[in-house]
Amino acid sequence: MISTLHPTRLPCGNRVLDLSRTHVMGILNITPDSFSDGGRFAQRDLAIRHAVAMVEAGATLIDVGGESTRPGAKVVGVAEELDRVAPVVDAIARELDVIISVDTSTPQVISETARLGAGLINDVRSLRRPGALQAAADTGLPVCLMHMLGEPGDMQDSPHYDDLVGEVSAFLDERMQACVAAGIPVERVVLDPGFGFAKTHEHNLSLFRHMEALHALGRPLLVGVSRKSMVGRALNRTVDQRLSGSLALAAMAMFKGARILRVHDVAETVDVVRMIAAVEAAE
Ligand code: 8Y4
Repeated sequence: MISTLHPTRLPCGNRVLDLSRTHVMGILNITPDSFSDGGRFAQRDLAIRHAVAMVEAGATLIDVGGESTRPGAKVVGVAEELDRVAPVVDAIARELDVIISVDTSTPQVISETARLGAGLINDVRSLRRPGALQAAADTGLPVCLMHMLGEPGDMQDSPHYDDLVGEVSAFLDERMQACVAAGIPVERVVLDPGFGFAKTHEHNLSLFRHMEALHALGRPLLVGVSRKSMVGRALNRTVDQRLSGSLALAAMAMFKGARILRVHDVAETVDVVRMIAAVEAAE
């Protein structure tokens, strides 16, 4: 296993994430199209139950998102995003022993969810929206910066890179420096290669293969590949047939030193992580 040099404790609000091991982050989408009809309260209830199940299955973080990043998805207004995410963050913070990650780019959502007990800001736009850097800095929480060119809606399907790993690394370094300039200590930064964001299939595979290079930036890595198209394309599988491929990538990401795995299938991924850890702990 690749050992990384970065420190082993990440303070996340009222909890601490032990970065000497690999953690599973369960995905919790609160978008109207994610759940069948039944109204706002039924959806909230379902979301909270899903969070409970993921924590029982071994997730140490839950990533709560209220805005779809799928190309062509409807733009969600601030009030609507807050209305989806805030009650769920509030309930999880009160009821569960887990670090709440908030998948948002919206300054008001960053501030309000931090107040309600969020422990990590996960922004696929790397705090590039006006006011997002300041809002994140004011929370005192760690942030996950992810590589993406453009916006989820308009990110090209065939972007060009002369030096993929170098350009991803330079982007993350620039965003990390922007954080530091805004008052977010570098010790609070987590980095993410951004699989599936403005990358072709070949880019995704190549970046995954060479992700160790990002350890040179000195910060823990979060990897999100669960059920993504790089699995679907490599194996010719629909979204609901991508578990085995996703678990193969989870195991590989762990070997490559990733410390947080963002996944849909928590129980299965936790088994992968625990199995590898059991072997790695042997004489
Ligand atoms: C099937 C399953 C098809 C999932 C597409 C998807 C990441 C992320 C997303 C990531 C971080 C997604 C919010 C896209 N991906 N945050 N968020 N890293 N940090 N697509 O890779 O899961 S949403």
